[in-house]
Amino acid sequence: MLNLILFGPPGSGKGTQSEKLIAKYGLKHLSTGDLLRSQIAQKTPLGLEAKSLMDKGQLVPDAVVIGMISSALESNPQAKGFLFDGFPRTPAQAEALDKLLELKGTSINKMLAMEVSEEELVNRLVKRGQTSGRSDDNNEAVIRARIAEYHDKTAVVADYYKKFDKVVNIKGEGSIDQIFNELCKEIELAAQD
Ligand code: B4P
Repeated sequence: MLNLILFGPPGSGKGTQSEKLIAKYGLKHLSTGDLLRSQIAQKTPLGLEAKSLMDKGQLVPDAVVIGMISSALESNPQAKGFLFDGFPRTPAQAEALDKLLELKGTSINKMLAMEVSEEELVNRLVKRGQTSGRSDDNNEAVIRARIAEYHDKTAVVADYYKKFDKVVNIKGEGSIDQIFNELCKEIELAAQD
């Protein structure tokens, strides 16, 4: 199995690159942001709780996202591998993911960490906010709060995987195709390990 984490701050290109990567490698895409937005669209109690936090730029509680990932893993027993996008976002989520994968007899092969400057992140998200209808994108203060939340709680997740020598940094600025090619090179190396 090939299991990858696409990592980076909000707006670094995780969702954008995920779409291209799953098409090329046939991996199952698990995006906690997409799973949460689907709960919001269905107006479930979980969705309502998540929306109030996401609209402030805050992370949703670990137990909620870990539960979602656990059921997604269970409901995809035939997957040849998973691409985790926007998950794990805290060390507790990373530890939970390791345990869930261990139960399936597998593990993370690589974390691909995309690096983008803060001003570029803000520009991209403000621009997306003009068309996406995403309430967390249409206010610059919320965008900056999401980036701060990333530095406070999420950036350390890379240290967790560095201990196991699983992190590769990728420059996340440039054309979408250029970045995609860099990611593919690293994935092909990971698949040979
Ligand atoms: P996510 O849905 O994960 O969204 P994101 O991190 O904000 O954006 P992403 O990184 O996927 O966007 P992309 O760069 O593709 O999270 C939303 C919220 O959900 C979080 O704030 C949190 O509240 C909650 N949440 C999700 N997962 C959670 C978890 N595990 N734990 C707790 N809470 C969780 O795209 C950005 C824009 O840039 C696009 O418009 C794109 O077109 C553009 N772009 C991409 N690549 C570009 C390039 N190379 N050049 C120019 N523009 C580019």
